Amino acid sequence: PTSDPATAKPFYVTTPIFYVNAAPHIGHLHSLLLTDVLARFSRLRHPTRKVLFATGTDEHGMKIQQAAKAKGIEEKAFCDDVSQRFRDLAQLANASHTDFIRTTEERHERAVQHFWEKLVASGDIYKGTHSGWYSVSDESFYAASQVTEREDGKMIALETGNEVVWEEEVNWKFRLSKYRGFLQEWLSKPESAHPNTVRLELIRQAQTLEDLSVSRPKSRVKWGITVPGDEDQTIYVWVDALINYVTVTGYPEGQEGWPADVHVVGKDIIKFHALHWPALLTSAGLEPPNRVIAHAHWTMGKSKMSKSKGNVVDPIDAMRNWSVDGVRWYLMRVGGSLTDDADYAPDQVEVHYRLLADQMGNLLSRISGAKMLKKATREFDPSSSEDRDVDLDGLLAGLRDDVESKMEGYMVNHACGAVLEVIMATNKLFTDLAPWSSADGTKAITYAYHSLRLASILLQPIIPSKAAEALDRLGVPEIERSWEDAVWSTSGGESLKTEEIVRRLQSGSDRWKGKGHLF
Ligand code: ME8
Repeated sequence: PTSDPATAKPFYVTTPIFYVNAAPHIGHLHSLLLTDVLARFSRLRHPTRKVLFATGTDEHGMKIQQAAKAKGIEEKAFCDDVSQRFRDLAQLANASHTDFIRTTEERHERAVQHFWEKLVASGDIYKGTHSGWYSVSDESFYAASQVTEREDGKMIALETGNEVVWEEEVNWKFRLSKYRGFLQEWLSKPESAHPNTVRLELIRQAQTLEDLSVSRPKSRVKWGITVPGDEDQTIYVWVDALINYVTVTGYPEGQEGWPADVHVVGKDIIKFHALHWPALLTSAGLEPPNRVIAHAHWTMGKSKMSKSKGNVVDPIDAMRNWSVDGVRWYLMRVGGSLTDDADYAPDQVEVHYRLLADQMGNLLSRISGAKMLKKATREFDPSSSEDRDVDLDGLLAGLRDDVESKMEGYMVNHACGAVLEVIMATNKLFTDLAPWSSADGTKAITYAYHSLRLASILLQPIIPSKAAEALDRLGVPEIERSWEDAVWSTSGGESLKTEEIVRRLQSGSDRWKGKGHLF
């Protein structure tokens, strides 16, 4: 990579690939949107740098085998159906992904088998045993922490209540323990894993990593990719799934975009991405990812969303109810933090979006009417203390860089907040100036115009459709919507003539005549 975006390798971001054992829920949409925001931010920030943005579905393994069986259909048909729902979700949510990978695709099977052979060639694969509490009816192993003793002395799985027995099976193992030192070193780089508290915890965990069981007997798990050279074993679904990130790059023939710049994941699966994955990659002769970021979870009624509790939110319903950008705004504004879980409350989607709508929509309609525009008759004078508002000047002058540093620190919620704050402050100034009851409205209109223009440019990654509409209504030409354009300062630099602001606002409102307000 070089510092020149035009010649740098593509910016490569990924979402977790979603299990098709259950329908999409709001948490999946959250991961997808956070990744989309980063992809859109990169395009805006570095227009000449190519972006690779991969999402997709994780389709192998015991859970899917069981889910298909429960429905009485073939695994592939089951996967086709649910995978399509995730694809539809991504499209509806206005995600800007460049690839949608399914682990049942032929390109992926080839990549996984090649990758496996590299692990073997490194001497990191050996035959071992896997033991644990096994439930025949759940067809699954449980850790000691997931089982308990029933009154009759029998052991049961906490999750299902089904009986478990201690079992041992032969499978292939990966020498993960060999990579303890490597992982500690990789994790010592502050950018490797976010948030920082998670990174420090991972460093601790790296010290005691044991070897990893990486295959399952086919007699138990048949729905998966066969271990090269061992017809009796299926590759463990997590190893299979992680490799999707290199399949997308064209591996093994090519590796476009590798190493990934950001793997976005939920905090539940950070271990796989920041401990197992960098070790597997190194063993296979590939570079570790540049960054793994783990976001917090959405809860509902303060408890973890889960199907059994019946508190799962359907993201498609949510977008139908509150609009795509409404849900995008809510998820990013309220849940766009890496560190704190957020509680999903359907009525709050509307409350938060209303606030943005009222503030931006109101400010725009305040300056779009013909009557108000007639009051913009003179040039704004930055050297006059009458025309300048020191507080708002400060906010506006720092806004773009503030948003940029928040986005770069993955504090998308704070980036949203910073934009909203400026719009609110501008509305307040507008009210204080009360241009409707004065002959001249130049100052109020100038501040409102630039404030809205900056906000709309900066919100493009978050609410792409509304931001584009706002910029249209403001008459901002397509070529003036870049990150560089999101500046306005009363203390220097070129500014638009009042006449031009009026012309733009007029053409914007003419184009949108009869179409109602912005929100
Ligand atoms: O784990 N709040 O897939 P998955 C926020 N296939 N995000 C949530 C969430 C919640 N309540 N619940 C889930 C898998 N997520 C594997 C990944 S990657 C090689 C394989 C998000 O369908 C979060 O990102 O269970 C979590 O990591 C992901 O959905 C898990 O989706």
